[in-house]
Amino acid sequence: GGTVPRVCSTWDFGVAANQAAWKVLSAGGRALDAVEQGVRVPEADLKNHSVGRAGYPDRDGKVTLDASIMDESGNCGAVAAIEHIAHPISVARRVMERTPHVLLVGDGALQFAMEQGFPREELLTPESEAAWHEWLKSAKYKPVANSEVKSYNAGPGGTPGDASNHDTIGMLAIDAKGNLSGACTTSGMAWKLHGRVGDSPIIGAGLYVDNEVGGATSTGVGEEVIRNVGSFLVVELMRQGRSPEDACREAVERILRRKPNAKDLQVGFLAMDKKGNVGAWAIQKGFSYAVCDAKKQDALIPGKSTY
Ligand code: SD4
Repeated sequence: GGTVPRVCSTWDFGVAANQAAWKVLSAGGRALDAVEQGVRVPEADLKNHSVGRAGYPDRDGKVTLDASIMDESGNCGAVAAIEHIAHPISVARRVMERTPHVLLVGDGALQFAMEQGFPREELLTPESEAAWHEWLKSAKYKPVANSEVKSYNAGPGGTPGDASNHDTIGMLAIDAKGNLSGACTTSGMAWKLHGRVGDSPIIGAGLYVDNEVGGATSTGVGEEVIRNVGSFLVVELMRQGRSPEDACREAVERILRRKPNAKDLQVGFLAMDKKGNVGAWAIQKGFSYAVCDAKKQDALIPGKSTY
């Protein structure tokens, strides 16, 4: 049942991210601070090739990051295709709090980040660069988003169901006051076209929070999530009385109705309602999510799936 405070996030790396968020929540802190602190963990993690530092680059060898954040009052901020900044989630928060805008992209986002004092750094690690060179050998020079599942952000030899293949982190938290916030951050699809933006920085697609209803976030092939305004859809379904899991399942099925032959595509949704109930659903097996509250700090739950 619902427990407050509580935090949940996507994939197995969500366990460590949740623990950072839990430090904030268990001290009586705000959900917004919790989700920012939480997703900064995988952003900084050099072993992780799908978020922040050490993310796999695009087709041209450039690491470009997407992130968004949303608070309990409906305030939101995002950056898309930002380079050289390890913590795009914190830049997204600055966009929300210190500008009249919602979304900054590319060079403008980098310029803003540097004005705000964020360090400019090289995000491409030797390991990620080597993986890119490996990909270049057989590169078909087309984005992988609509391609077969094996190439789905997995890097050389990886598959989306592979537990070692981390992905976008989406995190939702409810604090002791019952306020909800969410954050989402990613390096996007590996080997994407330069300039490609996924669902993660698009409010309503990769992330949506309505403090009266609940929040939702997504992972997987962002193009499909954008087409269906996925996270907004999940929240609207919860508003109509669906449970978090049921709402996520319906949003997945909405994608599959448009793409009945999309069994090879992965999209997963994670949702939390106003009471702290958590649910998730994915197209493919292999999706997992982590939940953390006063009772359990390290729960990793296999996501249910249509296939
Ligand atoms: C995106 N949903 O950019 C995000 C992350 C991703 O494989 O691609 N993960 O589409």
